[in-house]
Amino acid sequence: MKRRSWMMFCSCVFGVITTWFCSSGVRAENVALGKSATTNSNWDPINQGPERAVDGSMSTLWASAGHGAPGNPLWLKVDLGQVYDLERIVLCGPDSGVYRGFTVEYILYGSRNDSQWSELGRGTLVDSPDRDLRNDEVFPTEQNGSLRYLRFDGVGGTHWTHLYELEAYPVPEPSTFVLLGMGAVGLLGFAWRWRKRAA
Ligand SMILES: [Ca+2]
Repeated sequence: MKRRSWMMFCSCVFGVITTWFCSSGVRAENVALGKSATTNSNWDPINQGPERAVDGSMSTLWASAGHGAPGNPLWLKVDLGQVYDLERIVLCGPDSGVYRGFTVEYILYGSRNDSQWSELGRGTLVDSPDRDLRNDEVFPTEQNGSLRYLRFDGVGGTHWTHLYELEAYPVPEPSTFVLLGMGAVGLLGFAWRWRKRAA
């Protein structure tokens, strides 16, 4: 194979591999999945323990033993294991089919050290087949996004406080964008050589 063909071949392979690698890396992972979860209230620790809210399944849930209130929140806390720059947190409520329209009112807090907490957002999860009603997305502000601990406080509503899933997604690492740029350069190089050869 001629030198030019080799260069073309290598540019193509480099571009395809790095672009594939980057496209899979850009999709942020749920860093709450399988992490340590604790609570101050649990109706059924064996079947509905706090770990059920970070097991990746919408068929399982953490259920408290009552209704949360502003002065007596029933909370679920997740330790992500390290500090992450979070850009999005997803809270998943129920579609029970039995208690449709029932609600869980919540306040979501975040902390770097498990002692100083900042409010990240608040809202109401509705028992519904409508995903927009039963799921909430919270976007931490830049100064409140560097976090290790997340705490879901149930503070009201007509349901007992519970949560099917808590997901946390970090900002993609800068190195990911560097690799994406390298992949793009490789593909541009291939396109340029192919065009030059065809001319
Ligand atoms: Ca679950």
